[in-house]
Amino acid sequence: MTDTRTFIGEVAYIAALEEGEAADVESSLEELSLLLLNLGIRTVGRCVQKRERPDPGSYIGSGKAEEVADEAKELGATIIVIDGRISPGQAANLGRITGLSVWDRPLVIMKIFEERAQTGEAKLQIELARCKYEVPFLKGLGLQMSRPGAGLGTRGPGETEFERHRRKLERRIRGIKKEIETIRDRRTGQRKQRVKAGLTTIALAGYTNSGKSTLLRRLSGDKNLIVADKLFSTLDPFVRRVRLPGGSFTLMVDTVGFIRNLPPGLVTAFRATLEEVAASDLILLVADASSRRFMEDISVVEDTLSSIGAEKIPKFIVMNKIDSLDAGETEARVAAAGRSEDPVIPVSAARGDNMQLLLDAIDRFFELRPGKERDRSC
Ligand SMILES: Nc1nc2c(ncn2[C@@H]2O[C@H](COP(=O)(O)OP(=O)(O)OP(=O)(O)O)[C@@H](O)[C@H]2O)c(=O)[nH]1
Ligand SMILES: [Mg+2]
Repeated sequence: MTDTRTFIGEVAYIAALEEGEAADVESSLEELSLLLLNLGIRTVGRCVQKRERPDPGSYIGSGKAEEVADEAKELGATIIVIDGRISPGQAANLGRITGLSVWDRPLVIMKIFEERAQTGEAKLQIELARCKYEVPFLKGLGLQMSRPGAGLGTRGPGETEFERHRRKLERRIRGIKKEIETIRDRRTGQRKQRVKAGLTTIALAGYTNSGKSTLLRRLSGDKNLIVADKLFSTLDPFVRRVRLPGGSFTLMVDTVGFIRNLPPGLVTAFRATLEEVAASDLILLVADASSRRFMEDISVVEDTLSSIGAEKIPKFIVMNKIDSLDAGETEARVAAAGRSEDPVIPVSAARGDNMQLLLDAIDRFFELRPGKERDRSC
């Protein structure tokens, strides 16, 4: 399930702050170890520190950081991973106190994206997110270690290695943004063509590993789509044609999965990809009904959809993986998910349960929708 190329030998100790519900912290930590496992990194220990808010100097507080350092070293950890977003100063202080490398949750997610990125588009987008993530760290380091620069290529007093590197990164950011703009223009053009041809588009959105690609594989019959028990196995928007029961065709777009605390820089960087969701006619919000956290997962997806301007697009909640539940559990979970007016459809993409029900509902949705021509010629 994991790719251990880059992180062979790293062993993690994870730490979180308990600012709210203890159960939320536990499930978030559980997810963080799963994220790390997706990088081939084992978690050997964890701690939760109760605090109303993060310590400005060292996030978990310097006393706790010392305790963590002792325990982490005893357990053989090589990195401390904070289940949150830490500032450059906090990272530097924690590193100094513990003597270990310090990561945070956004960095872990970005590293997984880096590992998974296959296409030029995904690689560019993740590079943009990574550069943006690094700039504040360089600014922090630059301030701490500032010394007058000298010699060729410097800009005079105050110039440092860090500032030079930061300027280089900022230049790269501008370059990548231009390249991404070209991709966006191409995608926008393709979407316009689809609308002109009267084609409808359905986007699959959902928590990572909920079964979006499996569903598209099932509905389109394309066995080449990647399905894997890995987080973020799909990063690029794949479009496939799906035949509806009434005889017409619709386009279905499979795209990047969401997760709680998705780094905002990543969402911005993946705008060209996420616009496929924001420009669709209907969203199938695919949820893993067999997960204990399915309601939380649905809320995270809904919040992310709002953050990309897709909150007004009609959606169906597709409760997937019902083959892992008994009938009573399925009924209870479908009822729990049905708290809004969005239709809830229980399915098993892997086994093919209720595919007809889903397709009929999609057909009806487009039939009842005013002013939309459907294409019958594909
Ligand atoms: N039991 C069960 N497993 C399923 C079902 N659908 C998908 N899976 C499994 O769930 C895992 C993730 O499936 P994917 O289709 O890759 O999920 P995804 O949402 O595309 O994931 P990302 O692209 O990583 O965000 C795979 O191991 C699938 O075999 C289902 O209906 N039942
Ligand atoms: Mg996928």
